[in-house]
Amino acid sequence: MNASKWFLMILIISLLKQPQISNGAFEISKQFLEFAKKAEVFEWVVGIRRKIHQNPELGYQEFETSKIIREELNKLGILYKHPVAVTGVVGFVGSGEPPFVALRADMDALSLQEMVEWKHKSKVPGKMHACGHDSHVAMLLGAAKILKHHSHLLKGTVVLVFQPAEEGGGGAKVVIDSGSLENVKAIFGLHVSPEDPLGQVFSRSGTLMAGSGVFEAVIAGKGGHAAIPQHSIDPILAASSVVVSLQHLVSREADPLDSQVVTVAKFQGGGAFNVIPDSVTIGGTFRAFSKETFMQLKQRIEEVIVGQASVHRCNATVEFASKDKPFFPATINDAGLHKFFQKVAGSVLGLDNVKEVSPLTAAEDFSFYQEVIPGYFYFIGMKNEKTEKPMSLHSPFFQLNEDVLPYGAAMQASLAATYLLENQSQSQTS
Ligand SMILES: *[C@@H]1O[C@H](CO)[C@@H](O)[C@H](O)[C@H]1NC(C)=O
Ligand SMILES: CC(=O)N[C@H]1CO[C@H](CO)[C@@H](O)[C@@H]1O
Ligand SMILES: [Zn+2]
Ligand SMILES: [Zn+2]
Repeated sequence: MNASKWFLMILIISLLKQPQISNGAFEISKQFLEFAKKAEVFEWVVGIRRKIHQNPELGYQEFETSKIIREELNKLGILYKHPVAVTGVVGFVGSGEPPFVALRADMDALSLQEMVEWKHKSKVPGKMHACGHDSHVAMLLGAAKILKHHSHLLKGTVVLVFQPAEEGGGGAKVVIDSGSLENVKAIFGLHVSPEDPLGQVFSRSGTLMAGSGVFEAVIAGKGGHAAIPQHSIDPILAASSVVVSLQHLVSREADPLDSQVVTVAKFQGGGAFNVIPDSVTIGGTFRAFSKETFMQLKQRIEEVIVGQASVHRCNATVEFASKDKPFFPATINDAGLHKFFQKVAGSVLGLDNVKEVSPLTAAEDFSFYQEVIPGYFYFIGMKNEKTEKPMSLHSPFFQLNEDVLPYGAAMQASLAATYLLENQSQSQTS
């Protein structure tokens, strides 16, 4: 044989060897979404979502939601750990062997009265799934069903993380501290996005969302008759001055190219027109994209509150995150996983439907996972072309477009299955 024949032989052999791997990836990208869109699978996922929507539960109280999850996992024949972080459930699909890759869904609702009139409206006054976490749970159960149905493709184990208390409670941190995610090599999470088109996904490499903290301060003066202010020490004026001065932290001290937020969202004091109160309580949130900026901001918030209060002869005490309201770190996507995500999402949804976004000042407790495991978080569009202006997350008028459910389920399942396929082939060849 001459050189060109040898070359041809080698080419043919290498082409014959390849399909082993790409066949699996091809099956995943083509079949998972189709499977999720099948009428019986779609109706099942929608049914779960509606059931959870009708009975919203706040952070660490997701007992019924947890029960629904375990019942469905039982029916699917998927083993799980429970309880994890009070109400959480951690399921396992696949070989039971390494590598392990995790998918996460948050479970909690918000303290909000649903204002949408529809058949499956929240039955609990003052509580509502207005952040779409009911759909995240349903999508993860959908992913579980897809993965179980295609378990012959799983070259390792997918860890299904149903996590309580995302809305301020930091449930992710408690899940990590439980040790349930040891040996997990990567974790993926998603959030529905009302303003982005259905069938598209949105994310970026590196910093995606801000670190977030809360503060609360009591500004104490001396109450008295409102007509004789010289006998009182007025905490209303002191607190007002504090609020104004806090705004100077971002406008005058921050690097304009290093985005930060300080918002005073709570101001409570006084109850009568003619009484100066003893004290005023203020509180709010602050955001930054790096740990250093965040800690600097925290220190200055305290100094400004105490200093400005004393200008007005008041005393102030400032409290930051507590055990049940921890600081959230910034959400930082792993650069390697970003490339991986673009490839998988591109093959499931089409390359045109995978978009880059700018960083957001919202926060996510998914960041706790990313501090210890390479992690990737993305948004999934669900804009309903029929409704005129989509209502934002946390609005009492928020409405989920249920057509997003198969996309979320298929995307999560595809990411996990492809990840196992690639890591397996890497460990075999190395
Ligand atoms: C502030 O604290 C000091 C020291 O404890 C105390 O003497 C003073 O009365 C306090 N002032 C107010 C307005 O509470
Ligand atoms: C440990 C290891 O091999 N990790 C790899 C698993 O696959 C992803 C996606 O291809 C890589 O980014 C990881 O480096
Ligand atoms: Zn939310
Ligand atoms: Zn949310």
